[in-house]
Amino acid sequence: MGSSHHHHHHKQETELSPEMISSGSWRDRPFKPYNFLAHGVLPDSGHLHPLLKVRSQFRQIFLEMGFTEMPTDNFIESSFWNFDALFQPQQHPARDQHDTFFLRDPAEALQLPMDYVQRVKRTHSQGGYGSQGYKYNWKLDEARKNLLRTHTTSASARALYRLAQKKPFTPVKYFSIDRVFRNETLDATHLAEFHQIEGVVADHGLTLGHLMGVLREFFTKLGITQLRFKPAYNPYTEPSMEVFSYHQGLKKWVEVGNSGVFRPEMLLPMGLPENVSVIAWGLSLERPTMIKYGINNIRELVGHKVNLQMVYDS
Ligand code: FB9
Repeated sequence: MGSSHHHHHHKQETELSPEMISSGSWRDRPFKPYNFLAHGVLPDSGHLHPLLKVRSQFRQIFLEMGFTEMPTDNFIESSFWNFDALFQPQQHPARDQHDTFFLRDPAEALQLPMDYVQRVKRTHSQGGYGSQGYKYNWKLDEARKNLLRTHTTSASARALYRLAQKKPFTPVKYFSIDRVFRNETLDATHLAEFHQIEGVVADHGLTLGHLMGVLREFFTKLGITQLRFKPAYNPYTEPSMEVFSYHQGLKKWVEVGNSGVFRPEMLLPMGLPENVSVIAWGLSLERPTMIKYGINNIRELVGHKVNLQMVYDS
């Protein structure tokens, strides 16, 4: 009946402490056996910013459509690649201080492909390739001015020029998603920078119909189906279309991007064959992200005032 002597039964130990080890008292203590089936404490982890999550979604959409990402790792660009190569005239309003950030140092781009520059100069000043040009005195100094790129279309120009150097021509599908900078008045939905998304398709005989088709496929993957196209103007595309979609949530037509067919005055000086056409479109990363996460003020999404709880919760 009962044991001869009574053990001092402590409750089972759950922690082995340093003093137990040094004193050796662990020897006569009952220890609770490990429960290897217990769930661990969920480790606190990092959280991706909504912009980066949406950027990955757009990148995935382009990749599954067979597009290749263009190099965009130069925020600083020459006016030549950002404007002149796109047949955007040197007196165009977008090229002056109140829309563009020019650099003081280094103020000038020295490495320009001069044979190509000559063809661009002639196309702006005298025309060519069937175009009458802009008939102004095109200046190399103006083209050399360094700036913060105002669109990723400068990366498209570089990629298309590089493509034109490879003979024979091969069709390509390129895309870019990266930061661009505009010196414009700031407000609730506009900062001096945003992320531009751009898609480019170069092939023989592409038409506006192909552009509408690729836009339909791209936006359908975003869940945007009702598209409407509205004639628009860009200096480097003709024809151009603004793209609208009826937003069920907002119950109104929302502009979801801009698009067009790059002009021959841009493509032919690069050395692309005459029967090659290039269609392209662009949109921003911030707009869809703000709509997706229900953020109304751009400062809640990016900048020094962002509440990190928003990142955690998103
Ligand atoms: O992103 C824009 N709107 C948008 C896009 C997606 C979206 O998805 C939601 C889930 C439903 C919602 C809205 N826009 C373009 C349209 C407007 O927001 C516009 O007011 C602001 N635009 C920016 C320019 O602002 C200075 C967005 C940005 C923009 C505009 C045009 C281009 C790129 C970005 C372009 C281009 C282009 C054209 C021809 C050839 C190559 C590139």
